[in-house]
Amino acid sequence: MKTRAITHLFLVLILCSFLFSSCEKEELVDLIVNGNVEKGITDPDEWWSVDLGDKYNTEWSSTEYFSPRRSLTISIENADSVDNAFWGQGIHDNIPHGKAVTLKVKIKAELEGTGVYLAIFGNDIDEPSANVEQIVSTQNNSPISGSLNWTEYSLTLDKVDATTDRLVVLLVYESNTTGEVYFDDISLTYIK
Ligand SMILES: [Ca+2]
Repeated sequence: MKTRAITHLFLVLILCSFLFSSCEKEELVDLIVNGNVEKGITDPDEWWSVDLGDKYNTEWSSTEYFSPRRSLTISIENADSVDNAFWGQGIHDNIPHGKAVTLKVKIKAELEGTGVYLAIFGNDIDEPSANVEQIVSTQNNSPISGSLNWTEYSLTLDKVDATTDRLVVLLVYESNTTGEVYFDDISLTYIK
């Protein structure tokens, strides 16, 4: 009888610890919309490209992709010494103040020269005229160039300021670079 009571107690303890650990489980939240860039009609939903000098090919590719059918691409044949080009997405809702946010991107590339970089901006207001309050990027400390076959790169902003009202992720093709790059399965996550 005593053995049975101990067995029951043991089972209850296991159940309690299981329930407790379930409650404690950290939830990873992704702030990016259309991160696999599959959704859209003529352009990928939520993503925009900027090519100020109209020098680059910035396209919603259906020839190369990591997840089912689409990726974001940028290419140029002759390196430009002045302008860059980039894909980006702004996050307006549920900004995780005080939390670390991590950008992850899968990259396929045949690049020569300076290459591409990832960046996260924090803006003080959710307007085009917003000041950039926070910036992190891989630009100077972790160059991304050469031949890559869907390699994952990541970048973390350690703490989103209490005053940050919008986050922007940028996938930038730098000046003084030639060749093509494809971006897919993009996420910006934080632990809830
Ligand atoms: Ca995709």
